[in-house]
Amino acid sequence: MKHVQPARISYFFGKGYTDLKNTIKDAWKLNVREIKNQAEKVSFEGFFSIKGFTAAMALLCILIFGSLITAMTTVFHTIILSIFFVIIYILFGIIWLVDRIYILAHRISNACPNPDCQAHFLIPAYICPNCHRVHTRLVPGRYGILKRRCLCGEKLPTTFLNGRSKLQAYCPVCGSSLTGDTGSRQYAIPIIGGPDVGKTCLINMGVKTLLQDVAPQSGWDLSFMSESDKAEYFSVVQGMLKGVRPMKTDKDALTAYQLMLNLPNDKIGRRIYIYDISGEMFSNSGDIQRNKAFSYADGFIFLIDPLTIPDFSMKVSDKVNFDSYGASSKDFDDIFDVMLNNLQIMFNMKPEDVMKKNLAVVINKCDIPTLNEQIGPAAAESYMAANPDCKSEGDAENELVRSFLEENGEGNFVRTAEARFRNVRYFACSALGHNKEGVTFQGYGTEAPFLWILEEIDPKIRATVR
Ligand SMILES: Nc1nc2c(ncn2[C@@H]2O[C@H](COP(=O)(O)OP(=O)(O)OP(=O)(O)O)[C@@H](O)[C@H]2O)c(=O)[nH]1
Ligand SMILES: [Mg+2]
Ligand SMILES: [Zn+2]
Ligand SMILES: [Zn+2]
Repeated sequence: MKHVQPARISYFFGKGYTDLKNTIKDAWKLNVREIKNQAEKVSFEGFFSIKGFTAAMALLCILIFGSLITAMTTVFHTIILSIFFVIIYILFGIIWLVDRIYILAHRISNACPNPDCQAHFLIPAYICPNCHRVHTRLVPGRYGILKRRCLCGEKLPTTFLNGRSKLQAYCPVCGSSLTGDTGSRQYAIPIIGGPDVGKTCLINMGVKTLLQDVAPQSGWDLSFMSESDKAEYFSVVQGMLKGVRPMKTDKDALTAYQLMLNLPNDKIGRRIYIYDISGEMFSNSGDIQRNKAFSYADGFIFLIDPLTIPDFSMKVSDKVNFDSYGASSKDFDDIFDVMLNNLQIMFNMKPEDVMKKNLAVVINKCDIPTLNEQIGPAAAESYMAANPDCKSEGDAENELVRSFLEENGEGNFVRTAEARFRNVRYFACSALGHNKEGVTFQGYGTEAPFLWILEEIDPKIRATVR
């Protein structure tokens, strides 16, 4: 049978019917037996004897009235039980619907943290806390309405309203374990960019600022969901504090930091996955298709190494030692094209269709000479002073970076990005702050693109950010 669960089928979906069938069968059996008894008496005593005639009359009575009464009780019994079953079914339907409405209203979903799987699903597989049997479809159904009884006897809740999210959960596709509250929203943010543009630096510095500054200021409860992520993050950040750059990301590694965010104004949690993909993966277009998270991503961060902008790199070629900035070797336009083509295939879209996703375009390494004056915080302040309409430093930065790209021969990129994505915003940051080995790396602007993507998709996050 399809989706057999290690649980006992509820009375109203299984045994209830058998019981009804048996009761009816027994009543008719009794009726038939009585008729047979009387018939035997008639043939034994003879129809014309007193006893035989009485038996024949009794037979006639049973045949007419007995059968009538049995038929009536059968109908009555069936109607009463059917009404009862219908009520139970309606109740089951309502509870199933309430659970689905709760999931939809709170936009709850889950994604597999295993980078080789990245499956996206509403309800994970849950295990029985007592016997560890796997329940792949722990929803209201024939095994139970609000609760089901596992084969071991343990009662398991079947909805998010009565505690399903508290059970240990697994990915229904690959079996990887899921940590954190599975009754939460799921946000996926992949960071895209060529080799050495600074993705790993940006993610670690961005997460550091989110954890250390944004979370306490905004009343957020933000933490790593997995111990291994936490250990990886601490080792990278400790290194950066000592002026040690992070290791290059392995070509085949698809890693994700998983963070759990609880807001002060909402009981529904947010699971945030930030994907770090090696820049080399974009050199072979097919590899990108492995990133299922692209298809359900809530926004992309496209990171640019300014030294890969030909016009800009020419302007600073006599002032800058490219190697000391870990200059990327790949043209950022090519990487962007690979990303667009893959998204197009994933969403089955035409080249002119608009992607319903937000895109943060981020210029990194703003510690490179001349950049700070053009697109850094000081430039943003001057822009605001000169343009009173501009309301925030972020808006100023957005305008400055956009113009910078256009002025440096990347107008085509700007137009394509704005034509293909729902919303594009431009950012400038420095993930390391400088290029001196052994001196504490202190970035700036690294959290802004993450915050923008989260705020764009979640008004409750926007309402809390300070
Ligand atoms: N000066 C300066 N250098 C940076 C900055 N961010 C990154 N870098 C340099 O760029 C190098 C690559 O950074 P990573 O974060 O490893 O780059 P990545 O994009 O993760 O690269 P892959 O993992 O190979 O795809 C670093 O080792 C630094 O040398 C920055 O803000 N300023
Ligand atoms: Mg990396
Ligand atoms: Zn069990
Ligand atoms: Zn999985």
